[in-house]
Amino acid sequence: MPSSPPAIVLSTLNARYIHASLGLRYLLANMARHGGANLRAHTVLREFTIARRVEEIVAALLAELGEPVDNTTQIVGFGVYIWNVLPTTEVVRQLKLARPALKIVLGGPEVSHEWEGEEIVRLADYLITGWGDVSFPRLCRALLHGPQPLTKVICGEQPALEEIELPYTEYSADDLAHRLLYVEASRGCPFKCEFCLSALDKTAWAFALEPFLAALEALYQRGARNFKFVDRTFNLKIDSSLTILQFFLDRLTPDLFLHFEVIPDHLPERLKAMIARFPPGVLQFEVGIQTFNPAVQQRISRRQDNEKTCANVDWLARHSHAHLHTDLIFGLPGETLASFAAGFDRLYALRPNEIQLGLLKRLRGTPLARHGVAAGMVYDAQPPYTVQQTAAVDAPTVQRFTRLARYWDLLANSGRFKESLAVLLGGPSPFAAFLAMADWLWQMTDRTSGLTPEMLVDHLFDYLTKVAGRESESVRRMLLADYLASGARANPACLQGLLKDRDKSVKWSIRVLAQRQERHSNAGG
Ligand code: B12
Ligand code: SF4
Repeated sequence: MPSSPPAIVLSTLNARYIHASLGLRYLLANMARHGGANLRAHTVLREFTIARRVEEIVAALLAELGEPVDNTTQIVGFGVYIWNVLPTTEVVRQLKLARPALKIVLGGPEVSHEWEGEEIVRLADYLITGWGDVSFPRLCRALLHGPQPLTKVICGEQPALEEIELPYTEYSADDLAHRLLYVEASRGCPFKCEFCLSALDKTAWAFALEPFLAALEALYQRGARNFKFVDRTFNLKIDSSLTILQFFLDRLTPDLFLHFEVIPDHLPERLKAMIARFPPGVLQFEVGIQTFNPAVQQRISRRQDNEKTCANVDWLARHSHAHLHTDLIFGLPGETLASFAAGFDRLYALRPNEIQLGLLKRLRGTPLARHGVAAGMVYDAQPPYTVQQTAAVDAPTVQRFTRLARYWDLLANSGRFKESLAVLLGGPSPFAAFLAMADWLWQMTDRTSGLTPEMLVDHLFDYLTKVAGRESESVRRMLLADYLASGARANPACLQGLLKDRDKSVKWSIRVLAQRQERHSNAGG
């Protein structure tokens, strides 16, 4: 930290405190190499979260910048993303009102494409589109020492990765102790899925493995155990994937946690063999499926071998301890509720740990825009530009799905209702079963937020017994087992009397209920 006010403040509003900004740490780490020897010493990093009030953020930044000094240039650089563009616009507006001479520089994916009409760009002094690692330090040097830049909008230079300083020493001890550590073994993606910003990349570029592993080792030595790889496709180059996994296998500890995004149809035997060597709790894979509908896949230029995908997800679920977090997108051009349901059922049958149900978003710059009129695509004009209707699904269906997705998070992805959910979804179409329950829950509650775990237990009890016609004692037994396993400690109405003095009676309650259930079923023949 410089003792005098900093010349440059790098700032962003993260989605939550736990997410540290990797992009800004790259900029920081490259200040000396690409801006000049003393530029790093005059730069500070100041992160906020989107939950923080705009006025407080502005006050904190002004305090950081200190009193203005005549003829002294100060720069604030903002990382702008889909989740922070609205509040960041207000921060920039208020900063410029308070300190008109301040130079505001923007960068990040939300201002890198279709930025012409963006209010935040109008308010700012400079915009660097694309990669900022080299261009931001250079712009700062120019603003501080001349020659002054000639244009407001600068196309960020994309140097060879060897020219980029790795950012990992910029993670503080606090970051290591309390936040997810984002790391990047490669940038870009060779695939062209039209809803995704990475579709604009020409290919994927890999960082040299040796320095990257050395940086990971340094983080590890400092106590880091929680690594989240932001690589768009971790299993693209299998040799690199194996080397990185082996690195961690050699450093296994009970608290080690690794997150990777993988493409589902590329899992050669030697990668499988490596994955199988990891114990439970270490690996988490984010597996983007998005859609199983071949016509939709083709329409959005997503190349995916559905057979291989299913075989690989099935293998991972059965033969590895990796936690599988799969993604499906609703609202893709031409996807109907029925075709989505078929895809969901196909995925559910493979038993991944989570199915994340996302609504399509029309990200700035993505080729998806070309489907506008022909596919009847209507998106919210405000970030995150969520789909509102398509020619294949009308607006009420999108809203219906949105509610279902919310309930799915609460009931399925929360992991709180494992036993009960298996019963609820046990029919020929798990999707249809869940949709029916979601419609009912919406009718009963008129809300998708503020539902406590206890309320959910009671609603599920009512649904399973009164609507689905299940026998009440067995439902109560399942819900009790789920409730106790979740560690919740209040008193759902349908479990009254069963949770008293629970620490002593947990085992007893389960046993008694199990016995009751057994008697009941026997009586029923
Ligand atoms: C980590 C991450 C998150 C985290 C949040 C991280 C945080 N800091 O708060 C979480 C998991 C919460 C998240 C959520 C979402 N995310 Co996200 N996420 C990412 C991810 C995987 C990594 C970001 C990263 O660190 N990249 C590596 C760094 C090096 O790249 P970078 O951040 O782009 O930074 C470079 C440049 O942009 C530029 N730059 C950055 N800041 C600045 C500042 C200045 C001044 C300058 C000059 C340059 C500059 O220079 C940097 C170095 O070259 C990216 C995909 C990816 N691999 O990039 C998606 C991505 C950023 N997310 C995306 C999206 C769409 C979402 C969601 C909407 C997804 C959804 N649910 O549907 C949500 C929204 C969350 C919300 N609350 O609303 C899009 C962003 C689109 C956009 N316009 O912002 C991306 C690009 C993925 C994609 N689909 O293409 N996400
Ligand atoms: S969705 Fe995945 S595979 Fe497709 S372009 Fe984006 S990062 Fe690449």
